[in-house]
Amino acid sequence: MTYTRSITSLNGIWNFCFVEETALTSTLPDFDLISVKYDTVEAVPGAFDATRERIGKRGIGIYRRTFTLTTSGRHEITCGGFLLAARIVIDGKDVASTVLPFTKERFEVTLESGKHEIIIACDNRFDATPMWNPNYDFYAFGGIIRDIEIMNIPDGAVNRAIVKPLNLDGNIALTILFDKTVPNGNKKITISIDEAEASEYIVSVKDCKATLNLRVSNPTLWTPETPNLHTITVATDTSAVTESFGIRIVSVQNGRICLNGKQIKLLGYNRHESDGDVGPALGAQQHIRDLQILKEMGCNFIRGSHYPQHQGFLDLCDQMGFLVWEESLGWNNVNEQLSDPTFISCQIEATRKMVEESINHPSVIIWGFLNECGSDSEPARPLIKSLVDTIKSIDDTRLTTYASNREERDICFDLVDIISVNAYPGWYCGDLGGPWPLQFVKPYNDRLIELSNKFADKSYIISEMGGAALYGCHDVMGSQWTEEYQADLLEQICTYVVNNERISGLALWMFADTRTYICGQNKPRGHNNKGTFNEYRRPKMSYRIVKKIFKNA
Ligand code: ADA
Repeated sequence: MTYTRSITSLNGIWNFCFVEETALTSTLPDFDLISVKYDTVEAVPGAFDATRERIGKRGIGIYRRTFTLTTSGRHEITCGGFLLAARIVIDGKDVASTVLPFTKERFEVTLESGKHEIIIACDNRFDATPMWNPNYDFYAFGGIIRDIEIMNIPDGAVNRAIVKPLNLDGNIALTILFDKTVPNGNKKITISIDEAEASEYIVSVKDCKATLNLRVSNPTLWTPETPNLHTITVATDTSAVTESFGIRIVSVQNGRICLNGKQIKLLGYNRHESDGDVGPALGAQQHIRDLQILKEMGCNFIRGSHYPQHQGFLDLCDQMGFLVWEESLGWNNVNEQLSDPTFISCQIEATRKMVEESINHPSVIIWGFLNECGSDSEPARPLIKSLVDTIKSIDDTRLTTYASNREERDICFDLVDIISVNAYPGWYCGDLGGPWPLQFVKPYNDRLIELSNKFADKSYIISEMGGAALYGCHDVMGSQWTEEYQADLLEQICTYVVNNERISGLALWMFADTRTYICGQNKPRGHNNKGTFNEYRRPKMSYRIVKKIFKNA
């Protein structure tokens, strides 16, 4: 979205100071930020523990810089994501904080025009947020990992123009969100679609919100093959917002996912926002690189594992025609966390913010949450229900799901639209000294199909399946951990999926190797090595195999 406001980017080089956990006795909110010494610099966006000086360290990273405003009054600081928790101080005063990793945050501050000092302290200790625990299978980096900016908020401003396509003929439902200074009652606005001449409307505002139905005069559908986008600009007398949107309808018919009324097979990968050099702070070029590779392989689907995605990445998915499953942060959370009130409220808030931020992206067709949670036990049910309710109260046009690894024991499948299963036949199952595990792929998948058929009206997705290969590791016998073994395994999985009518989608685990916790028998090099590419996007043997199958599907 773009605004006609005065916007100052805070990206760039910041002064930096790091206090390692061994020297820390306080939590982030209690930490004395005044007496620290800024003896080095860091890039924003960036992960402070992906750079040489602090690689692998835990503690509080403190960023400081100045900025100059040309406007006085209320302003909004927006940042696409902090890790793991952050506290913001402006001109010596605490103004905001967050414990929601990877979440786009918007903080309101009141400031005079002129020069100001901003300090942002990011804590990457595992207990900095109730949303994390140390056994998550992806590395917990720290820092201001996505773009940050500050913009003024004029009184009477319009904040969002949210578009829901009602049908394929160009009818849309528009929800306009206004600033809190806009009172209930009638308000004059102008609307322009696709840069046509703006028309005046009087809308009825209630609680800073107004809704109206409109028609796009020259509608072109959004599909992965033709990712046509439209724009809408809503203006008040003090500001305007422009948002892009796509006309496309997602549904489930006869247990199959449909896009614009036609069955579609989702074929692609799980992708971590992760790179061998910059950790989780990918820039536009790295996002484009990944999408170009996926496109070239015939993929149309990305599961954004396991947290809210970079908004710039979703913009690219809109433009390049990818279908996306976006999910809020979670990984194998079990009973103790699932019934903890703080964890629950963080989950709900993070999921709500994700949906609100990403709601206009046509690429996003599935909302997910709580990857592999304890969905075979009672405490999961109320939380899953609350997350579905939270999502549906904002957006009832997309499908909901969570990736389950509980198979027949799962007791929550009835609560969501899609049955999604993470399973590892040919990798985790089978005794490595026993029979060749590849032979399990078919019977295991046959069993999962039977399970999915118990929910015949719901669609079924394999949300994870795959196995590891150490880049450059080869063996004439194709033993486990070699590129040969991974290629054979992915060939079996992909062939099964493209030939099976019941399966609506496959997200292979995974696109590229990703740094994870350092110790663990199953994680050589401190990486999850199940990528078809290594962390620098060098292809393994499975690249050609998967590409061939997906391209011909
Ligand atoms: C799980 C999990 C992934 C990853 C994978 C693996 O299914 O959802 O994040 O950890 O296992 O590689 O073991």
